[in-house]
Amino acid sequence: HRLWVVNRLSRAEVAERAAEVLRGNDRGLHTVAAPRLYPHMWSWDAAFIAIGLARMSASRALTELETLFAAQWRNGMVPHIVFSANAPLYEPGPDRWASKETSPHAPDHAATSGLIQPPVHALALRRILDAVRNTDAAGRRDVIARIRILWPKLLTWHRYLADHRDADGRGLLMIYHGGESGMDNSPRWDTPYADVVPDPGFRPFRRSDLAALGEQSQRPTDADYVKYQWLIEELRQARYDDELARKSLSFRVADVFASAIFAVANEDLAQVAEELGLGAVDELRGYAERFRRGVLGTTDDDGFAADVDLRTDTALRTKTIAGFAPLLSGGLDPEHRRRLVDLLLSPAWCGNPDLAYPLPPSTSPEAPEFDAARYWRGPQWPPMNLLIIWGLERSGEHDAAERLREAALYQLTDGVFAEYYDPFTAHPLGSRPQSWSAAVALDLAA
Ligand code: 2M8
Repeated sequence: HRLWVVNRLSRAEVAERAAEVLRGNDRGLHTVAAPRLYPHMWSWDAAFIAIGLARMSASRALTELETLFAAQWRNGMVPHIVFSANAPLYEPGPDRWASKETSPHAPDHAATSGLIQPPVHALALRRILDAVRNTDAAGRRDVIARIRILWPKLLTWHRYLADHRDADGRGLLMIYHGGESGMDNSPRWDTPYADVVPDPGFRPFRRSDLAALGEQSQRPTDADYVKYQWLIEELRQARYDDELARKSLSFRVADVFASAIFAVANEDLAQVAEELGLGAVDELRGYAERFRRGVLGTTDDDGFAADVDLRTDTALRTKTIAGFAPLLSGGLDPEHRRRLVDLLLSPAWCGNPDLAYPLPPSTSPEAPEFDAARYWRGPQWPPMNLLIIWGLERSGEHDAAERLREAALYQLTDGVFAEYYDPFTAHPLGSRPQSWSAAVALDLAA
């Protein structure tokens, strides 16, 4: 594989350039996920962006979460896109979702999607609280007062997830669309998507992503896109009603990676609550335990976790990065944790001899579904690197964490802040500059 050759930035330069990117993508009260391809606010992007911003200004970082949660639905759901007015075309836009017209829960004052994304927000909130310790007393008082106001909204979000996305209490979050995992076209979802068949009369709308990016080989295929659009139609027909959705949709899957994130998020939200004396600590720790168990219940002999197709009740054992969920949730016994870390560092993953950097590709290069360039089917993604690094640290695997941390920062010293990277050539792929990649750089460089 021919390596993409670039001039490298120093650690200080990469942080400075990343800060510039976030300033450039800042629209005052929110940061666009990317200026051309994603000209709105995305839920889990906003959380990663806040994690990066916390290294610059705890107050501005908190604004990011405040803006997102201002668009929270009345039932606690946090939508995966909050649309801004006067932005370039993005499809599916507000008219396709018609959330206000369709659901009594949708807010009147904001145009939003009707899907969710993984709940990284409490991780960001905790990091903002950590960051504010270093600011002056007045700044600290202001941020803490605002966290007290925001915190109940995160609690409601977590209650929504626990009650409506895990109605039978198995400790796994149900998703209604591949996009809800944030890993839209990951081979994780190939089997369940085979059963998603649009009605014969369904007329797909034009994609906006290809014009914005111009690189078809790096995006999902048209055949996939029609299914994504059709599922939105199904969800709209179910009026975004969770009870109806979980009985009727043609895609219903337990997302093990989002469930692991939720386990950590509950711990972090509990910790913020404990520190500020806000209550619900036992409830949140109870959710953390429930979802930790849910994740561990899907693991194989290597401690590698699986999603579950809830329509057929079968485990989905494709080799994707999501299998490392137990590093995040914690709770593996030492023997299985050792095996899982060995697997992560093995040639099937970070130890693959053809990799430019020893970082986890979104799909194992040994899997038949692997595609080095196409979106979530192989490339390395900076925010996923960050989550896996944190998972290793939380699991006490400090050496492995340090190796990945160095590699993850080095990858970003190309100064491009691409959405994702070709694991073999280190070529920047997808949109650029992508806000969350810059945010990850800021966090890693700190
Ligand atoms: C990607 O998803 C959007 C749809 O939500 C798209 O492809 O148009 C995913 O990578 C998702 O995880 C991410 O949040 C979003 C914005 O960066 O882009």
